[in-house]
Amino acid sequence: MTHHPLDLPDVFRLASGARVHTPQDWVQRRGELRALLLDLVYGPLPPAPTATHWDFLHRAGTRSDDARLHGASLMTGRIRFEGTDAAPFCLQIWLPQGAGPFPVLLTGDACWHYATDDVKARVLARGYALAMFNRVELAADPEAQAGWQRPASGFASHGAIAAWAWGYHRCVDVLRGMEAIRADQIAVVGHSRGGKASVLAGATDERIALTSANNSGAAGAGSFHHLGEGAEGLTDIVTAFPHWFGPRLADFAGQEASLPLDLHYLKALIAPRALLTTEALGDLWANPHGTRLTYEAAREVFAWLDAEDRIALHEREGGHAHLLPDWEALLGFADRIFNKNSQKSASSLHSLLLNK
Ligand code: GTR
Repeated sequence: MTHHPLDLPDVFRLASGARVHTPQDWVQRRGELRALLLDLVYGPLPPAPTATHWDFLHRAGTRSDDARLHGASLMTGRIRFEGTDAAPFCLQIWLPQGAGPFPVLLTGDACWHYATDDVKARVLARGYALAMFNRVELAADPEAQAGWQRPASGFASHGAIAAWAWGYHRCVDVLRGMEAIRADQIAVVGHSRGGKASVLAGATDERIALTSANNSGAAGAGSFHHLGEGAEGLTDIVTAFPHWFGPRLADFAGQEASLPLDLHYLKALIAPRALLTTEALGDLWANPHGTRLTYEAAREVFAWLDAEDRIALHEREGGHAHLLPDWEALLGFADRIFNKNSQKSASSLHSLLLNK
């Protein structure tokens, strides 16, 4: 089965029917893409707080007999807010030896075990900090079950993916204020449902210089309109995980063809900042076929913004997992983006568009 990216909804077509021609048109189209995705798929992001605070709690060295993590340190702190009743949550930051400031990989997947000591050691050895929070502190993620109801607390009125993306944003609030961290070199990453959250976070926050997701599939880097063999579709996901989404996605169950967007819209919002998705060709449920199509369609936007070298797709053999080679691919991409384009990476979408 082959599909040309042009089978996908036209990312360059404004709601008015006109085509995007100028940078100003694209600024308008970006607003439309964001509104469509939040309205129809994820539901709104929780409102930003008026202030975000980091309460430092502890700094620990690593065991001197652990050669791999030698010289690294682990900071623990709590993030709390003003202007919202959102509950505080913890952020842990592994820092490499030395003074920094360091680029940082931020993940919300502390509820999982993919950032093993091997992964941490590799990230730190490459000169990156690793920041981790536990996204399920922001929105619970119980096992899917028939008749499941959203809990009546926390971000219960928001979809979980939007709440998790909000968590990434709050970590960015505090990372940007840290002397040990390069505020202009913040990368986000997550796996699977955590990757759906990291892509949404990157798509909705220009402070994030590099967005990445691993095996994120449906509602992440995949496609709703083009499913490869064995791939998870819109009806599957919204039936099994209604709490991940806003209230409107379920209207498209069984009516997929009428959904007026696909996930290249999400990817396009990241341009001209950097985007890498890492995929597993044996992870059919995460739809590597559709992922490639939305990658190709999004690449047209990156090319139009003179940033074709800032989008990449990494495919490996094997199945669903966030493995050391996936992290290695991210580190290689980040090295290229942060070193080669250090001047460009500091520029916002708007200044880049204005210079065009
Ligand atoms: C699956 C779900 C996928 C993916 C995965 C995971 O059950 O259908 O969309 O999110 O869970 O998060 O590992």
